[in-house]
Amino acid sequence: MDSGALIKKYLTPALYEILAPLKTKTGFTLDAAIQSGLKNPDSSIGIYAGDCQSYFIFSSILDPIIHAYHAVGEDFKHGPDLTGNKLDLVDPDNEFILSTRIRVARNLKDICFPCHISARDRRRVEFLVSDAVKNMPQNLKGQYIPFQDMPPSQMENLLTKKLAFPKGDRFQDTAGINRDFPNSRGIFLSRDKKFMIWVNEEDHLRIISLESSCDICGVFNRLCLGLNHLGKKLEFAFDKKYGFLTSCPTNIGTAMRASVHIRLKKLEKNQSLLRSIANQYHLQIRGTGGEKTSVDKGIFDISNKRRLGISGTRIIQNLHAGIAAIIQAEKTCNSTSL
Ligand code: ADP
Ligand code: DAR
Repeated sequence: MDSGALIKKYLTPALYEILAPLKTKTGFTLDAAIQSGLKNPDSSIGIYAGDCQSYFIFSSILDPIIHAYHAVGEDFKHGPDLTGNKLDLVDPDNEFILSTRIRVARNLKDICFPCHISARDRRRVEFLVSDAVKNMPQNLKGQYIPFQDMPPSQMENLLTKKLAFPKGDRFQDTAGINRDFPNSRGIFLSRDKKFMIWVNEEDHLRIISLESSCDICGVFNRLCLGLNHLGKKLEFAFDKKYGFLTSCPTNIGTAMRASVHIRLKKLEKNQSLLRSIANQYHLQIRGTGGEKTSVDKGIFDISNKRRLGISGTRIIQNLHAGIAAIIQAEKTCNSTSL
């Protein structure tokens, strides 16, 4: 495999020989785990977990990847749970930030993850989640919208409004995550459209709080409200060391990505400065359309990179501090400097 993927760096031929014959109790193998990386040499990671036990049976390849991605030591341990936050508005005049979105990934305990799940279990996930959202807290009440049997025009309309999720990209496709799409996929949407749950995307649940503002705290506190309710109704795949277990090792721990869409007209022309500030605060820069997309009209998706060994509250505080530094640089940098 000729790629910069972390799997290429850490999966030596000798380690492959040791791990290749192994299977988890659901029959998941190393070959299945690395299909995406083998077929997409431009992968950044190149491996997905098929179930909880993958993190233990294949720990000798997953742990080094986890240490490298999350910048944690050998003795890493999941941080404390998400709790509420109080921070001032980082862009009170909404001069730069267009919107804030905070999501966590969750998988249901004892059910294979999306790259290895059976059609029957995918239906079971949809049933359990659609039942759990029937009595959401007052501010988060809404409805579950199944994608299966939905007219293509309605699906297109929801996708345009970003109120649905499309079939996974080529990395997810080659991992097996797109099998039977759109069957047993759907979205829970609150009445105010500020809280949603993607069902059976890259993980069983993507729980999302978002709004067109810079109120990182308000978005975070809404997420915590929804998550606390769901945590009482559903049992999530969790381990005290790895935290919440997910399809991709980049998402374990809090499994949280807190992002802002921020317009940076000057730093768009000085991206080395933007990258250096982002690195200082362990922030990741994505394109306007999310992962592996380009920047459109100077609108960047900037979010935390680390999700493991750090609390949700710390993630929000680091994002807040990093965005404040980026806004300061946007205000003061010379737009002609490259
Ligand atoms: P993830 O689910 O891991 O966050 P992506 O990076 O693909 O995956 O983002 C998912 C979707 O959410 C994309 O359409 C992206 O444009 C959108 N998105 C991410 N952050 C924001 C934000 N702060 N405001 C609005 N949309 C966002
Ligand atoms: N395509 C994989 C995923 C990397 C992280 N993003 C996720 N999990 N959506 C890769 O190895 O590039």
